[in-house]
Amino acid sequence: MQAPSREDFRNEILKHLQYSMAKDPAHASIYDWRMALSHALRDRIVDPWFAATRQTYDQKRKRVYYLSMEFLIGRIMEDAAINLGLRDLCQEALEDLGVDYDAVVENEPDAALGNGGLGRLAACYMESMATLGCAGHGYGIRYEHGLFRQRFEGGRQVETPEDWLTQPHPWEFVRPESSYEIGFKGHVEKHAGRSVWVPAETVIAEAHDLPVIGWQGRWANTLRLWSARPTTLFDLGRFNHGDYAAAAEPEALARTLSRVLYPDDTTYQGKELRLKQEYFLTSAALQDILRRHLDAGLSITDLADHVAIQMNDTHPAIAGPELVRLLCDCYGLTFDAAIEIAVNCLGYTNHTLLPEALEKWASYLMGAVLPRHMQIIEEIDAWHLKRHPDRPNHIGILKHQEVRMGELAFITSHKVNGVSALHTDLIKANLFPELNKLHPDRIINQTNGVTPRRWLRMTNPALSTLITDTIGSGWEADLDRLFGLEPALKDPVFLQKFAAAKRSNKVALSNWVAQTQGIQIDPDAMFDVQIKRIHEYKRQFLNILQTIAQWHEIRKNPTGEFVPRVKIFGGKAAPGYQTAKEIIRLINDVAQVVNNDPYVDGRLKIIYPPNYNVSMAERLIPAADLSEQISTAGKEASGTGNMKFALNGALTIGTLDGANVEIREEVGAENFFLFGLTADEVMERRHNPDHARDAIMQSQSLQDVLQMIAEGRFSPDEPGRYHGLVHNIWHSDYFLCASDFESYAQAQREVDAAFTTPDRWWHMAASNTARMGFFSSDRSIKGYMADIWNTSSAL
Ligand code: 26W
Repeated sequence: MQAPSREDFRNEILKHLQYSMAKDPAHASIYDWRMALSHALRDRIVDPWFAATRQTYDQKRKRVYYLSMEFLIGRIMEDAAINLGLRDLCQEALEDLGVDYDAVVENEPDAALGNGGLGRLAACYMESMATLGCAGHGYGIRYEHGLFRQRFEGGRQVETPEDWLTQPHPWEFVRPESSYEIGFKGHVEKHAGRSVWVPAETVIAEAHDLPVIGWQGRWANTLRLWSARPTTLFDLGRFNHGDYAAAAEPEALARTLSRVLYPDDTTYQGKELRLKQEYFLTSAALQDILRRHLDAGLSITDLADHVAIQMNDTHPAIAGPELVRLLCDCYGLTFDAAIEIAVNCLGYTNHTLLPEALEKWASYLMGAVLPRHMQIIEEIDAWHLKRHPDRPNHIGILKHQEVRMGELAFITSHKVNGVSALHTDLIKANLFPELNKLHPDRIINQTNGVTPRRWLRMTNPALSTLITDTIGSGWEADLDRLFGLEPALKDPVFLQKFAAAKRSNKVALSNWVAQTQGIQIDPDAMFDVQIKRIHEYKRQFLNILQTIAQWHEIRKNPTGEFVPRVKIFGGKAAPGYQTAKEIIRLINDVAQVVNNDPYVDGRLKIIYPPNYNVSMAERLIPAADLSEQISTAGKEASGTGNMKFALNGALTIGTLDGANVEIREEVGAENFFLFGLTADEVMERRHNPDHARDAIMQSQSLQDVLQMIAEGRFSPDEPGRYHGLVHNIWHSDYFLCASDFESYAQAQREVDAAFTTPDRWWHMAASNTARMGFFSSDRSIKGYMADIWNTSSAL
């Protein structure tokens, strides 16, 4: 579609203000303008969306279905504007109307339907599928409340509910005609040899569609989110008897299913509601998939030729048994035919090796909530054992009265993939060694990626403009073109411009920090950023220990030369994760002391803005000089924040973990600050029961730091506040903060040295940007299309 003129577009916005919002410009709020602009943009998505849908039907294209309990989308409007090529026009048209574009963008709440990496990856993948013309559908849950909001009270995390849907959502289309019944509990009957599940409870899953527009509006896909509603709306009899609460009960019960996102990432709890949510998503998706397949006049036995279903971690892993149930119980296929189709359709992406994050459901719970599926799971396990008679029994799906969802997902998929090279090796070696022996071609790698449209073009206009001025446009959808910057790396003028772009982003961030946190930071200081969920394995604790050590150095040598640093933290802790919450409080307590210490004199500042989310990441990443990727080696499956930072010209200080390994290979070891034990060394080191004590005894600096914390230097009103954390590092230190402390401190000194040599620093930073093309999610999705989904682009 042709871009409209400035005047036409202004009129389209005005038309929506009047006829969609029924508002007069004189009385319109920023919210009204946002809705008007969103509708004007939305109108321009509908045609490509229809065209893509039609083409998929006409060509009987294979469809890819991405099932995920999380889609961490963030804001939608500006992303749509960028992909439609209308971002500048939006700004100009609003300017003509006397409205501030930035304020309108800021007015949009984040769609926070995810916890962290896994959910944000799903959002990047949806965007890349649309950009690549891969006929894809996302399936998720339309949570009324996304990830909780975080506040700090006295440095402590306090959670409040998130309520993005209290305002109308301009990007969704309700599809009441696409509704399905979802059953729970009950019993199984046999009718003429066929099993029939008779659920005791049912709810309705109702579809809400979000268009996902690709780069330059050439293709659009659908993200279909399900919300739950009761089969019977309301008990009128009870209402008439004056029992109002009971009358509304069925409605309340059903709605619980799509009420809130579980805020746990990396710890799994065997909660019935969670299992029901997982089944709710999966069953609605599969019924929809089969309905679409049959509506197109295709045969049920050909399903795997036309359908690929990707399970984002094990959360939708009930898909195997559910598909077998639908094929056998509803369409009359034999079990053997059904399981073969299921395996050919399904793929499973693993996102974590942490034992506490691997889903296992008590067999009695699975049997109670999904009685028919429990039978099928046993049948699948028996079928697998029969096919592999030498299979050791302990590697099956059922163990210790539990259903192991990883094994279930593995056995019901034709491909299982890890999300970075190292992670995939560890899946083979440690997570599924025996299954890997039985199925040597099943486990493959697809290293994660991020969409350059959002994470460079949209969030970093300064750098994007410089890139386009240097190598021309086109890199947005072909990120390897960034290699074209290579000659410019030798050009001091280019490097100066690169530094200027970074500085302008740092000035913008400094202003925001001043406004929102009331703290002045110096844009010429090094901005050192760690943003991600708070978790022991990600080692924010190591970062703050080293920060305290730095402060101690400044105090010991008050007139010394120190490279000024601003330490920036962002992230939420799972509400029940006490140690993570203590780490948050420690960071805030240390910030209080350091930021108010006159001796420090601006050489060290600690900033921890509350409620880290996608929008905050979009502010912080373009302004970062240093990216902290310091997890205990072997624990971070991939990381994707690490990619966003490096792409935006931040240097990484990191361990050989997850995708850091590949980032370092791409950008060059000389442009990466490496430290710490390797994954093998970590395992080896844990054999020494005194590893923590030994490491602490070898570091005077660490001893001093731990002593200060233990004495209550950062919690004078309650000196014993951090005795738990201090005790833990002396006596257990599972994540090896002590063992890596000195190596990390040394790497930080190397960072300082590089930062004081601007020529060197900006050459390193720009080399990162130039060599990060590999980490586009377009490359990842092409890999999935070729190696797992067996499909091609429609463009
Ligand atoms: C059931 C509880 C639960 C919920 C979410 C357990 C585990 C999860 C996710 C698997 C955690 C997650 O987000 N993993 C992250 O996935 C990213 C995308 O692949 C990776 O980049 C991160 O390294 C990984 O931690």
